[in-house]
Amino acid sequence: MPILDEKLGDIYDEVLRRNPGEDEFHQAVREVLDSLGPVVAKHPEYGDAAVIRRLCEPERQIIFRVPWVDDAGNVRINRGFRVEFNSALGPYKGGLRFHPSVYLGIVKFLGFEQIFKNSLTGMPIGGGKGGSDFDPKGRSDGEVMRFCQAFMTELYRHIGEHTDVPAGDIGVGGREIGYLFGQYKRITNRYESGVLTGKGLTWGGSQVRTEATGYGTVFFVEEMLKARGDSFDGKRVVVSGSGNVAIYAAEKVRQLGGTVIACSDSNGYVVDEKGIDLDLLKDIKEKRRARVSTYVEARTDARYVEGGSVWDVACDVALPCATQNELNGRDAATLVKNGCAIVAEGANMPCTPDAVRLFADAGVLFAPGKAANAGGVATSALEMQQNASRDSWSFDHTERRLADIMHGIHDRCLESAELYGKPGNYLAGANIAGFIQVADAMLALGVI
Ligand code: NDP
Ligand code: 2IT
Repeated sequence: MPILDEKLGDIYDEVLRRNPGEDEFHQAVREVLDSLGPVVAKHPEYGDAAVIRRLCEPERQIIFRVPWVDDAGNVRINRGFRVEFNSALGPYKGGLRFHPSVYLGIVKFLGFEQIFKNSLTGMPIGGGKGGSDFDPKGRSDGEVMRFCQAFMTELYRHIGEHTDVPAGDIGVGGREIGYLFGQYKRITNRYESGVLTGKGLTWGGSQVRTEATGYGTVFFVEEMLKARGDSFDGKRVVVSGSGNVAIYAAEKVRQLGGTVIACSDSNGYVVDEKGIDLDLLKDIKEKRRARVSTYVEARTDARYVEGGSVWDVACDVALPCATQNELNGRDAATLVKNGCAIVAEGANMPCTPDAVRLFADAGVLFAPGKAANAGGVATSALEMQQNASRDSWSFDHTERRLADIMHGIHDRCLESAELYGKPGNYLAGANIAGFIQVADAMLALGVI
């Protein structure tokens, strides 16, 4: 690991000491601190006001019991979380993740990342994240509904359109947001549309929110390519995961002339040299909620590989869109060897630190998640804007707004990287640009 400057090193040591066992949170903090050396050197005022120390401590952390009854009549207990990390720029904003691996360290890493991501969008949203160790896989619709109702029965008292606005993440999509919104409405007796984003189109949702994260990632990569006089035309692309982000990243790649030849889930990956059939993939994942392995039942010339790494498939552009630390040093070495030129994180922190270092050493362009996947939360902010004005915009208008936002983030990353002596380094640029805007707001608001 690179050596941190003395003051940043002290802050990192304090984070390790105060948050034992939260490896993902440590990793997310470390990645930001690694970029901030030139910023604190130029701006001693941030140190004087302990801005970074304050940023590393969530404003509020809520942990609660979620009791519910399964279809067989058994009482089940899960743990719910909402970490309200920073509200200097606006109400806490960030998704809810339902996955068995969820614990405080994962919610804090996601909430911490969200602060800088939301800042980069240029929209008035603070950072937060939540979720539960509930596993929706294999659960009936009724079980998912009862779980969501139980989860919201505690969460409702902590959220609100001006306070904290949750949305989806892994395991939380349109179905779950519906059940959560229904229960919020029932308890509060208020049709407060702006309290959740990712809603259905007939009850306050925004066009393009479903597509936004994946589309946004690809808009970002399009700008990276353009900056080098290149385009998606004819590019071989590998996407990991086969959920919300992966599916719509693949859709936009295809629209822009590239071919997505592989995608995955936590059991294995599928390779289709003719290009992944997106209607089939949507049917498998969105309608049937089935495994990616079933893809080859309908497309017999595709192949399914159980286990293994999707990053073994040679590509020009790699889009990790599944989960944290899914692309390690070995995978990075394989991608480099196979001539991959661009890696952009559709997921949050999918590349391990050694993978990121390998990309830098090999000259592979790397876009960090807090920049490349910011289109989802940015479109959530557009949804809030529509809800506040009781308006609803067309698909085309909303998509143009999303594309403009992603182009803006791309340019801001490059400008900040240049200004702080790291030309072309999207990782440093994203961390610095995201940080400065929040830090300045925190200075303005005083010690709170
Ligand atoms: P989904 O639940 O729709 O899909 C997740 C996909 O990732 C599934 O294919 C899932 O496979 C796979 N996956 C999840 N956990 C693991 C794991 N431990 N190992 C291997 N594969 C795994 O989630 P999203 O598409 O919404 O989220 C994907 C990533 O994008 C996450 O990192 C999320 O934080 C990030 N993100 C999401 C945004 C959004 O708007 N939804 C916005 C910005 C970032 P399986 O079915 O086998 O579990
Ligand atoms: O990680 C993320 O940015 C999200 N899961 C989306 C958050 C949001 O509020 O739309």
